[in-house]
Amino acid sequence: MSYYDYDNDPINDIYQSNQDYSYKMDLDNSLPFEAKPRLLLLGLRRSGKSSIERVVFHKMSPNETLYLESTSKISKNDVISFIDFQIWDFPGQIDFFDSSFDLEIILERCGSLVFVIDAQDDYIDALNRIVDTVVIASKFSITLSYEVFIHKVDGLSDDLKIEIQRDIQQRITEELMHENLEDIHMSFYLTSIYDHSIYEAFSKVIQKLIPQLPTLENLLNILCSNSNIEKAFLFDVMSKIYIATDSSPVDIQTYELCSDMIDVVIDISCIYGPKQENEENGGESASYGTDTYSVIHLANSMVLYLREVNEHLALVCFLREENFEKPGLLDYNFACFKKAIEEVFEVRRRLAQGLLPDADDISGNNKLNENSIMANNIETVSSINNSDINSNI
Ligand SMILES: Nc1nc2c(ncn2[C@@H]2O[C@H](COP(=O)(O)OP(=O)(O)OP(=O)(O)O)[C@@H](O)[C@H]2O)c(=O)[nH]1
Ligand SMILES: [Mg+2]
Repeated sequence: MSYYDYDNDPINDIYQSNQDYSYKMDLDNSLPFEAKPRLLLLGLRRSGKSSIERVVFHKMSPNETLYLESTSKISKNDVISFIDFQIWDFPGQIDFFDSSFDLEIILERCGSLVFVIDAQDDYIDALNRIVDTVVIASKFSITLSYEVFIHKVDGLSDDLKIEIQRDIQQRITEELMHENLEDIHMSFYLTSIYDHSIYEAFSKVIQKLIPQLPTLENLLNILCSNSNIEKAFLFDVMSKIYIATDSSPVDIQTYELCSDMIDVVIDISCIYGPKQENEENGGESASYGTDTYSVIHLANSMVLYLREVNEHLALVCFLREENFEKPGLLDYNFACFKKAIEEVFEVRRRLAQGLLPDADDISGNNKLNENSIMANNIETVSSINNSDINSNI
């Protein structure tokens, strides 16, 4: 595995590595800082890049972003979760094509270019910059995904949002055709830090960087169909980004409910959870830990079910009350699901340590057959449990 030579990078002096590593959790398991996939946040000044990074990954409240200073150096932020990656927040005034930038090095390990456009401002200059950047970047990398956040849409009416998105999409597509780049696929999202849209958009961007996504979706589909779950999300708890969901369509209200449940569970367990008697957190309660589990019955006969999968991930399910009458089935299937996810992590850990597996192993798919056998009724669960007990005897 070759690593990016950070110390010898000619533009090292304009990098500003974010020293607040509050988001770091599992260092032993992580990739070296220089080797992680990158996501670049690009866009004109004041378009909202730093605000997005702060709100999603540092829990800054949206109102506080009003006091953010303009970024003067590239800020590199390390995110450690189910996948490790870096977010590079570029200053708006920086010229990406300046000869002092070694684009080959910057783009070498880059997974996504995220362009942030201020939808409340005149965006023609921003579109020109995007097209110029894509023209250059496409020469260096063919695997990059190009994402456009049409940002700050909180102040706009629904009709105007759609109109702006259509206009931006059309202008960019025409310009790319003009440059003979019609094969480049760009995804467009309407975003705001004042609602869930930024988390939803980031979820979709991050999902493209996860090679195990089909495996995770597959597991969630099996879990949903065997346990009569309407919708299931696998959330990264710290950022509330969902890294996978089952293949039924995402209804934004269900997503918001499931995402809000994470906040509720963390807030309640901060107040009432068991105290951790160590110096690190001054005896504060562990807000999210092993075996975190919560069920919320809603007034409309629906149930929200949250379970901790590991230190980074939580499963949040949305199901009908009548399908929750036998929670043992869900508990059993969750145990199978959790074991299967551990197998996916095992593959990732081996990759991080440079113990490269077979090509088939990378998705973790061929390890999961055993653990993804879930039960579809409670009788099967008890017969499996009985046979386990018999075989143990
Ligand atoms: N209404 C609204 N304002 C936002 C949103 N996101 C960011 N802002 C505001 O936009 C302003 C600029 O945000 P920054 O995050 O500093 O912008 P930037 O792109 O990092 O700017 P540079 O560092 O100068 O390149 C701040 O006052 C934010 O509060 C949003 O979703 N809606
Ligand atoms: Mg900034």
